[in-house]
Amino acid sequence: MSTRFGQTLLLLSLFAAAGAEVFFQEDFDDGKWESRWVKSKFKSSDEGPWELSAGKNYGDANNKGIKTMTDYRWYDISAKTPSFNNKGKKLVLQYTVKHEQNLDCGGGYIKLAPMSDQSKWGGDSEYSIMFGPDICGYSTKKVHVIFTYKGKNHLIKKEIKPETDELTHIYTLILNPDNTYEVQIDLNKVESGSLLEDWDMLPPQEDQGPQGSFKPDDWDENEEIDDPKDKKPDGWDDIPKQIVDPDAKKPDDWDDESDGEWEAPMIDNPKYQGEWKPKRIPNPAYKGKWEAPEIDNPDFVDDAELYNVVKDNGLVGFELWQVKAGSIFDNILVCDDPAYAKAQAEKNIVPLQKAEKEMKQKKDDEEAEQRKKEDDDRKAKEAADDDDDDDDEDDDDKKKSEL
Ligand SMILES: [Ca+2]
Repeated sequence: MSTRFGQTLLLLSLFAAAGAEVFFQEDFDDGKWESRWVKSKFKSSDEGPWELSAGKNYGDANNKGIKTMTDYRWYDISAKTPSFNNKGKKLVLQYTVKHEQNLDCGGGYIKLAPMSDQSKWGGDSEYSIMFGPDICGYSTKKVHVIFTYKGKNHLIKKEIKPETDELTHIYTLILNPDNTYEVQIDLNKVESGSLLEDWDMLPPQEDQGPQGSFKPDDWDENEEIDDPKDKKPDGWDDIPKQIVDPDAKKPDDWDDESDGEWEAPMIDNPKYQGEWKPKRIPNPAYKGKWEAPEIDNPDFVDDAELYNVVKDNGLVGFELWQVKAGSIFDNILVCDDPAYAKAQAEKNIVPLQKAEKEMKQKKDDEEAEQRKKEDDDRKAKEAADDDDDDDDEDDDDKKKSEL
């Protein structure tokens, strides 16, 4: 009894030491997900149905997520979270998505949003973070990271490529109180950097202001000038470009009367030196190439708490348009500790990803084998038919010869 109590205490203290604050966690596996998630009527009859599913390939048939079921539908669904604010903390938003329909067009992102009427929640509803893959044809293949800052949506300026295969992938967004961020796919960093630089939430800190963009009249940008001391030598211009060829002789058979008066041809003058140009020397007044100086942008107001985009969270949700349905969402975690999120994923998701991949590989191999068998059978049949034709011909020949 005392040992058990001791173990419980130990576990509690370990959890306390880990210090993770979990704002929201959902694995859809307790049979009660529909009591927590509200399907919106935002797009009325164009809202598509969700179903619990482990998918075609899975690591555990009993570990399911929510799946979009009908093509060409909107999918708007949300669940309540306790109110939280990411001020002074890290924020981790993590979930899995499996596009096993070989998605050619459809959203696969998640949103954090303030509380609102869940029955009408959707694409027009306010949100603080939108994160995750969005795929449509060749033109749209990206991982969105959008923050709402002072009422406006700001997209990440970097291009992050999503996974496009049919397997489960873990998407993780980490926001840090030092205004940095990291995006991970399957726990590997795919992008990171500064919130100030990678979004346009704030105007540029420095700007080339109008008063700085005009070059002063006396700004000398010429690296070299003509040497004022260099003078054209006397007689330079008297040297002609061409002269009469001194070696030319009047041909013996030249007839002045019929051929006209003979003139020696002109040739290039070897003494001619071209147009005179003064020597070039370094310009003593050279000031360097003009660059408009960066000046402080008067519109720039720093915000040391750019990362604090979640002020009073109320909902986690999906708000998607899917041309081709079949995406499965699972393993949602919103917390303040990247190490905890990673540990949870390593424990609960990664082993299933491996098994799922193996299952798909096995099926793919079997299918390939089946196709090969069918192909071989077809070829064998064709060959046999050819033989039969040959036999028929042989028979015909035989009959003829017998006649
Ligand atoms: Ca699950």
